[in-house]
Amino acid sequence: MPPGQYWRPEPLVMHYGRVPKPRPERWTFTVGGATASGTEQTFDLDAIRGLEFVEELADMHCATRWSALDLRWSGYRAAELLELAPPDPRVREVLVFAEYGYAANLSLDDLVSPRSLLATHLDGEELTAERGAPLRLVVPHLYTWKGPKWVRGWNYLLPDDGDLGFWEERGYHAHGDAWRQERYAYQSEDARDEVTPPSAR
Ligand SMILES: Nc1nc2c(c(=O)[nH]1)N[C@H]1C(S)=C(S)[C@@H](COP(=O)(O)O)O[C@H]1N2
Ligand SMILES: [Mo]
Repeated sequence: MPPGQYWRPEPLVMHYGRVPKPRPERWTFTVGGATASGTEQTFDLDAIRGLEFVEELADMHCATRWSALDLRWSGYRAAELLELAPPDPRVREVLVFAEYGYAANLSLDDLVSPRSLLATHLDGEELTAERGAPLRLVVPHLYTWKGPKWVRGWNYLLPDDGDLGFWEERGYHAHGDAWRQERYAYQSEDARDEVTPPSAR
């Protein structure tokens, strides 16, 4: 268990805002921003389903301090999609975005980690709407706010782009490694003076 977390038998359903209604026919996944080709690429569900289907046993660590262990996710490696629509060589960070404007900053390294999945199934069942159907990002070692449910794509960021995700805009950490307790932006070297700790507001 990462430091500061307590065990929960089941992950709490948690998200900001409403649950989007699944509309698989109209659904697309867009990889944009600083792509290697300079153009944005769009995938439909069939294209995603053409990737290798894999399974990953992973824990969930919510920054509100609960963890749920040994969840069996299945889906597609984010790294595989990244190979189909690669970034410009200068890219180190991505903004992963979802329905209704939710987004999260991730380092490129975290996104392409072999355990990062674009998941369609949890414990052998198709994701329910409230768990993120049809697709959610799962990055096991990061706090789960870095795993958008209802994910619709990502943008590759260049070093000066500075686009922030939903929680990152509200003072949360750019990397969010649960094992290092990277909760708040003020914990990172380069942002030490920029953000006031939430407890001091
Ligand atoms: N689109 C979207 N994805 C999201 C969130 C959200 O508000 N919107 N919340 C995140 C947070 S903080 C957590 S803890 C997990 C919760 O996932 P669960 O509802 O499957 O337990 O979803 C993450 N993904
Ligand atoms: Mo969370």
